[in-house]
Amino acid sequence: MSGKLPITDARLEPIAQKVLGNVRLTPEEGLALFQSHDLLAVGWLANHIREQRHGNICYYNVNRHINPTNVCVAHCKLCAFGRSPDAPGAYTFSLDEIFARAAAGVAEGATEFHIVGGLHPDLPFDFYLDLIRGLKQRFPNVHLKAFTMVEVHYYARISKLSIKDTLLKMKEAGVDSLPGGGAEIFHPRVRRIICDHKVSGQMWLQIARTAHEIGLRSNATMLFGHVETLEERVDHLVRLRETQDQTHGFVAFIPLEFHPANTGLAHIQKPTGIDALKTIAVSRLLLDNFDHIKAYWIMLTPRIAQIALRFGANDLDGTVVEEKIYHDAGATTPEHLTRAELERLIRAAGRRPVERDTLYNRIDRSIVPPIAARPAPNGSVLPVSSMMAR
Ligand code: V47
Repeated sequence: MSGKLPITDARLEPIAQKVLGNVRLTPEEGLALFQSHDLLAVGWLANHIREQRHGNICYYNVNRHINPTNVCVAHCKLCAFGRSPDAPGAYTFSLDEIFARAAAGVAEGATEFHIVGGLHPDLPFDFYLDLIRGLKQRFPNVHLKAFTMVEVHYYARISKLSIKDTLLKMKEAGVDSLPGGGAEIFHPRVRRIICDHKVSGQMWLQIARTAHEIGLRSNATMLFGHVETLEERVDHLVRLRETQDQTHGFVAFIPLEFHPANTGLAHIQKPTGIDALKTIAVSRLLLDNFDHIKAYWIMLTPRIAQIALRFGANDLDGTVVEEKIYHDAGATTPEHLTRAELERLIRAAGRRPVERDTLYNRIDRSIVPPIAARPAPNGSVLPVSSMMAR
């Protein structure tokens, strides 16, 4: 123990002083945090920053995942979800099927649809635009967080549009923001092994920058616990931090734990709980310009996600419903948690649950429904029942 700080690893001393002084950490210091076995000290520091920013609050949202198709031409080794068109289990929903799923989500109080899918060889870009228009028309106040940078890149290719024009069309159709998937690990050595046909890390970041430029905010992720080195994790986080310095367009960061079952990397062992907690904590400490770090309970398990709320995370993510990407890769977590269950997990971690919308406006379920739903100004309280009133 050093002074009043709970530190047993002497290498962490100068880093702790910088954290307490709100001084940006270097990549070398990020690496030292990852290499340290003093998990509690790393977690304590991350929790210090988390509480500085968010006090005791832990956010969650009521959302529904919609995966329009699992047919995918990319065949990434890391993925158990994608299928060839004629492979067993391949599916593509019709627009009506998607609207029916969305309606069920709205009936359950969803304020967000999280929409991502495979890179289908035959569906035109117009299919996705019609999907977005149809959802927006039917559920105008549900936030559409749709299509990763990887999908944007593919749609640009098949429709022979620039990235910017593709994003503009998506925005015009009703996309409100972009999820953070497909980032994996930016380093080319890793991408060659786990997702060699996917966009490069540089291109992922360029698409994110373009989205932010045209006013579409996005999330960012990092897939950890496969073939990457700790240096490559740090490199990934620092590139995100640099991009955020330029655009301030990232809303939240989600570290995603790799699930190997049924993937081309099934021989790799799952990351341990210690690795997951440390990765969340180091993300909080290196990403000093990201407000929100999510503990995605679907992949972490509700138990580890709960502990993560004391290791830097300030959000448990959503109720989710029908999660396919992790469950195809062997996740044994439930596919759905209710609001009450999320709130119980949060309270049991000693945090105060606050329901949010996608952009972290607070939602108050107790407010009586006004007749007409109006978009909420940033930071205001949004009466959820107004979203369901139409
Ligand atoms: O892009 C794919 C990852 C991502 C596997 O933005 C795998 O709010 C582990 O991006 N094991 C999709 N991970 C999930 C995602 C996400 C999740 C929650 C919230 C948000 C958000 C985004 O899942 C993919 C890929 O990186 N993935 N296969 C696997 N076998």
